[in-house]
Amino acid sequence: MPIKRNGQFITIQQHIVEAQRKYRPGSSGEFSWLLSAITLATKIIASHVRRAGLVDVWGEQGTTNVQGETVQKLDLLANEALKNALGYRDSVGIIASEEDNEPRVLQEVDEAHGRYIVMFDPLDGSSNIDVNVSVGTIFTVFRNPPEVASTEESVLQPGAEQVAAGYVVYGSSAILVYTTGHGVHMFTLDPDYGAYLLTRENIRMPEHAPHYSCNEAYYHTFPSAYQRYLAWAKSEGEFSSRYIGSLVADFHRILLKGGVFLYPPTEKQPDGKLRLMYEANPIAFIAEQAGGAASDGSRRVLTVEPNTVHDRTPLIIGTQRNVNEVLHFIQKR
Ligand code: AHM
Ligand code: MG
Repeated sequence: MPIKRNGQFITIQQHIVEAQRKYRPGSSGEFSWLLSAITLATKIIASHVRRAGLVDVWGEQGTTNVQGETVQKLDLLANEALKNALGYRDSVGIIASEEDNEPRVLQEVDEAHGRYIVMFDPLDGSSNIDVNVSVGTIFTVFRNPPEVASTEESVLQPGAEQVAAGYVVYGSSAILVYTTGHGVHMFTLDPDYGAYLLTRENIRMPEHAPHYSCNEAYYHTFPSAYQRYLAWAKSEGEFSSRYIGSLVADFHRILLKGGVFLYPPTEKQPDGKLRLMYEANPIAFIAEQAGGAASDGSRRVLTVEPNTVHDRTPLIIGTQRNVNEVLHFIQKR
């Protein structure tokens, strides 16, 4: 149920403005205006997702993206919705998307313009669209450093520099989760009001839960430490597994119920499959803000220095105890 203050629902815009007053008094409001572009785009995406099957958004576009993956029609609609909405915000200097080869400069950075970089995976888990399974949008915001030699240098920042991150999971409801480094907050889209209403504030992950989430079909190609972890978890007798195949949906479950999500290196994807900058980093920021942890197997995800905007990373993310259980096997080797 939506949370009320003084008898009123709290929309995401109100929540962001309240947080700015509290943590950054005197701020210009451009940051909340920027986030409102993202929420607007995700409402458009949610409405496309809801109507999938009624209008022509199912299926493949007939092209592949920079990572060689088949582009779905909804991937493109989602990408356009975000780019259009962000294109109208003076505060956005650079955008980068999973679907685009290169980051795009929208405007040069100065005192009044272009002070932020926004990166996103417009539609995560898109192989699940045609079968009515949850998909999501992931986004992250960095400061756009002035006086930097190249766009690449501006964009390639470690996740610890994020100023905001979030995702929307398009499931039985559309749910938005975000952090600006002051806790993790969750909003549910009320389709009648057309507004995201606060439904949980300051989410903390459970201490531990006997759940793991990974694509075990690749088990035989995982490094042996991950195999030993999985063998141990099974031998414990208590663990259950859940794997949706949409990172956002798998992570959302762990945020609320606990457990660990693993996408180890595999034979086919020796560096892991998930993208560091717009998949792993944003959810790692959220996990840490909710009391959890995220590792690439040897480092805290948020400290990894990216080499390209589309870098991939192995990912172990969940409650601190669950993540440590996996790392225990990796470190023991
Ligand atoms: P996408 O961004 O192209 O949709 O790919 C990322 C998705 C994640 O949502 C999910 O965790 C993973 O790919 C599933 O991969 P697999 O099918 O190999 O299990
Ligand atoms: Mg993705």
